[in-house]
Amino acid sequence: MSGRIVVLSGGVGGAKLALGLAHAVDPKDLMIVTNTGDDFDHYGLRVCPDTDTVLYTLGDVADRERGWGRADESWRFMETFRALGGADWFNLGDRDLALHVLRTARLRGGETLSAITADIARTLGIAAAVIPMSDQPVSTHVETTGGPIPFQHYFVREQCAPVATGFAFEGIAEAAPNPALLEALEAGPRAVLLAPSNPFVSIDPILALPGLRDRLRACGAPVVAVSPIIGGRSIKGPAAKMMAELRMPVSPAGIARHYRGLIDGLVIDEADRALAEEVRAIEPEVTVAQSVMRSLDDRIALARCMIDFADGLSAKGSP
Ligand code: FO1
Repeated sequence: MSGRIVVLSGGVGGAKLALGLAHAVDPKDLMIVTNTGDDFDHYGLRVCPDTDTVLYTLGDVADRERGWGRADESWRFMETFRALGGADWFNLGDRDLALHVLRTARLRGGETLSAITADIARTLGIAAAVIPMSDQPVSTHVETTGGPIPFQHYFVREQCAPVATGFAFEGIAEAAPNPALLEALEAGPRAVLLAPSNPFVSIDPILALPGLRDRLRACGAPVVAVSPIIGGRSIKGPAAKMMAELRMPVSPAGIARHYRGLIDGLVIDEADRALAEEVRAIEPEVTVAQSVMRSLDDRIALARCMIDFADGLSAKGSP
């Protein structure tokens, strides 16, 4: 089968799957749409974490332990910044800082985030298309029992401790889906994949873009998700905690319910094989596979599993 694979991505899980996909298909047939709801201005610098995690991962310069920022990093800026009284809850490595300074200057010069991101991808030798979900700013706020908190304050400064009651995506009504994404959907992709990212703060901001859900439904390609919840937990990040706080089942069934009406199939992990029938009652098309990605081979295997699953759904005539 030929045609474009479009993947919606946020966080570490999204970047891992993106890397597997870049090895599983011809990268020129791959479009990675990155969540920009995590983006924020920090001391005048525009920081775009979910886009940068994909750029660094596909560019093979990502730090492996932290899951964000660059490998082979130094922290001289932060040392001095802290000594001068700067707030040090959000760490900017020296190499990472170069990207934030350059991107901020180019944005101020009137360039679009898409154009800047494409240039950086090129300099990192990335052949796949890496595109931000929108060129207009969207700012995710986590609504908590103590009031709304900007995402990075929730995730980094408060270490995800506040109790989540909901989410707001400031600017979403004025944000247009990336035109390159709309073109890819219009052209009829081979598949649309939802990465094992946080459904609330990584995938939902993308799906909330005006008109995008309708375009996804109308694109003629299967939409396949993979559960980020495995054995009642999220591999990384606050997805499980958020589901529990929202009184949702912390399970693939909760994920199936969250994406019901949008997806045509759901991949769940081997650890949840016993739950497959329960999930099928919500989402009939379910595939059980290893979805924990430890090695590059794991990333490639999950990518191939999702593509094969989608191709199978296309052959069956669904959607
Ligand atoms: N996450 C942290 O937990 N602590 C940090 O100091 C931190 C700095 C940082 C700098 C650049 C960047 O692109 C990401 C950074 N992150 C940090 C991760 C970031 O908060 C998350 O990657 C996303 O926003 C959630 O996926």
